Amino acid sequence: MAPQQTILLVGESNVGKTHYGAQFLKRLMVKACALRMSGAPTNLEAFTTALSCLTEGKSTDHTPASTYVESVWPIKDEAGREAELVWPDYGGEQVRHLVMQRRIPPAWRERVVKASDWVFLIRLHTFRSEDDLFSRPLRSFAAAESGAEAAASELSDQARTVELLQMLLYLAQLHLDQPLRTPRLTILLSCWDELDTEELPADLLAARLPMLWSFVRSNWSSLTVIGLSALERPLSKTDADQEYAIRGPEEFGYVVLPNGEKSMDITLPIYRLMARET
Ligand SMILES: Nc1nc2c(ncn2[C@@H]2O[C@H](COP(=O)(O)OP(=O)(O)O)[C@@H](O)[C@H]2O)c(=O)[nH]1
Ligand SMILES: [Mg+2]
Repeated sequence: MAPQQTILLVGESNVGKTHYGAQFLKRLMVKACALRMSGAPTNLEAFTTALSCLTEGKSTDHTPASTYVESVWPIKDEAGREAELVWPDYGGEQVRHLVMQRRIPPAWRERVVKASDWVFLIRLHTFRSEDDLFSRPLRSFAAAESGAEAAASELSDQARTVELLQMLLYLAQLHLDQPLRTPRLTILLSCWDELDTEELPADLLAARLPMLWSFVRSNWSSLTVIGLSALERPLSKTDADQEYAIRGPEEFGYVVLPNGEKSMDITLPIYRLMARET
């Protein structure tokens, strides 16, 4: 039976996709969540490697795929609803290049077209916010215009993120004359622990990335913003976190739901999509 839903997890390099996947996988394995695996997942290597590091209390090295690789997980909730979770890995910094060069692997294009839900990971902590229209005099943009190359590399992190969404919309041949119902959009603010905030996820996004916020708000009728800390705290690649090693990685990590409620079940963003609770 074809799954009712295909959920695509997208994000630039270094936002925490692999560690989220590893923690998600562990939750499924120990059944500490509302979901379970309903078949054989493909291409788990990156996640199982990360998971074995986490079991020792370490984070894993970033090992970008050199080509497009995707891991597909068939999952089910307790009501029997099925979905397919798709983790595309486009190799290192490739997503940035995708935006700059507008070149998309055909396999990814197909995924984008078919997905019912997009889950977009953004790591606010690594965003440079200083160099966009909201904070820089217009004249500096005029100066950058003088060389096309320079202008391209001057895109702010925020602008590049909007551009990436625009590109996905273009690929999926979606038109923005009306706010979109499908695909639904979930924004996961990853590495939430780094932000050290008590704000609601959507309020924080609106305050920190106003241009992205107005773009997604005006173009999606179903938009959810959730905070995600897959690891709960930073881990080193070399020095093991003893507590992690003793208690197990499944004891760490949380999500901050749209209403500010905190939960240890990091699979909830996906569960909510399957239950159509948005
Ligand atoms: N503090 C903190 N760091 C995290 C978290 N999740 C991932 N990281 C770190 O972020 C970096 C990038 O993570 P990774 O999963 O490789 O990102 P990917 O390139 O999107 O797959 C790694 O150094 C992780 O240790 C988190 O929830 N909190
Ligand atoms: Mg990765």
